[in-house]
Amino acid sequence: MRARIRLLPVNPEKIERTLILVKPDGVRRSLIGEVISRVESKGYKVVGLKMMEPTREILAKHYEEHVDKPFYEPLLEFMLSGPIVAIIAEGNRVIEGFRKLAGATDPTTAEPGTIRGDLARDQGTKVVQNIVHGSDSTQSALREIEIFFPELN
Ligand code: DAT
Ligand code: MG
Repeated sequence: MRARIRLLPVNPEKIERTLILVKPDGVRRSLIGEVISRVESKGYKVVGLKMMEPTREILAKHYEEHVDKPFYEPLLEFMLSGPIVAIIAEGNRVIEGFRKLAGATDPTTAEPGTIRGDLARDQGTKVVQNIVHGSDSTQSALREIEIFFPELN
């Protein structure tokens, strides 16, 4: 009898890319590998990766939605406090998937099992330090990948 091979359906239209940043606290604490490992273990592909020290202009563009928030200036100062690692991860529903892996913004209440829940805590600073950034929508992902990887255009 001939074995029947069934391939799992793959829908190329659903493959997404997201921008992940390992923030300065993550780099300082040597958690780059831990973050990448969680992304890869979940099954997403790392298709872009670089360590960098972004300018204030780049960060202002990236965080423009927060310009009027009280934590905006501390946020920029924090993001300028050391190198970061910018990553493009790819896979079906990776935008939503990475947000789940990252956990809630506030590391105190982020679920254990998530990057923020396991690896970060309240440091008593004006801005929340939570190891990673992940794009929150298709539109943000496209916009943010262009900001951090302009050479891909
Ligand atoms: P997220 O990174 O979960 O998408 P966000 O986009 O609302 O969260 O905010 C960007 C970063 O700013 C966030 O990772 C940590 C910091 N932040 C957010 N809300 C804050 C608050 N109320 N007080 C202090 N820092 C905050
Ligand atoms: Mg955000």
